[in-house]
Amino acid sequence: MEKIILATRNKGKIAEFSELLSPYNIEILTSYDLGEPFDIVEDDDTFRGNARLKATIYMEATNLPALADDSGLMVDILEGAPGVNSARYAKENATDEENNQKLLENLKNVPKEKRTARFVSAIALVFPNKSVQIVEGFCEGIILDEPKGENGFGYDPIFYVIEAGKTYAEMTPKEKNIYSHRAKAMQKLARIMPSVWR
Ligand code: ITT
Repeated sequence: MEKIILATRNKGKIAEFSELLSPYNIEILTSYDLGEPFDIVEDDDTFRGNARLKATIYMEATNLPALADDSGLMVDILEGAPGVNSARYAKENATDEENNQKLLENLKNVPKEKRTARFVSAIALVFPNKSVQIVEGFCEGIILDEPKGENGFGYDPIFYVIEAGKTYAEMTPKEKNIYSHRAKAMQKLARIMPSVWR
């Protein structure tokens, strides 16, 4: 069975990838199987660049194919912020709640029709022979003016998916894995990697 290492410390992402990869014959290791976490400085200004950086570091540490996701929320009226800084929008090591509060404050009094946003996920799969695949997935939505729903992580309670008529946090994990930016990126990866994802 193929083994891969998931290059993330984010438990929400690990849960989603476990489900997204479940149809495939792949054994998944995560950073929590490796002992000490790496201190990775995600200093690229693109999602693709940061995903590649994370996957490459994990591949080199394990000599296994490594899969990384770099993702974030781009709000139109904030010119794409929080973007690649989504994890640290309120401050370094911010909680999800602090990031959500900061975003809601920055959108105070902005009417619904101007609260359009999209989630972006760049997934990089880097192999020990240095071959690299990078794909992106998107999900369009609106930032609500208060949280709704209990599931998921990050900005899920304030991100309303137009196509689904509910927030990410109101979706079951299975539903989120139909609509989400991460699921869309994984579908693309699955299409271009038939020999691995079987
Ligand atoms: P790793 O780098 O270890 O994967 P991270 O949380 O730092 O974990 P990112 O650098 O990609 O990951 O930051 C993405 C942030 O964007 C994440 O912390 C959330 O705040 C937000 N985000 C990404 N995907 C999300 C999702 O599906 N739902 C809600 N928020 C999400």
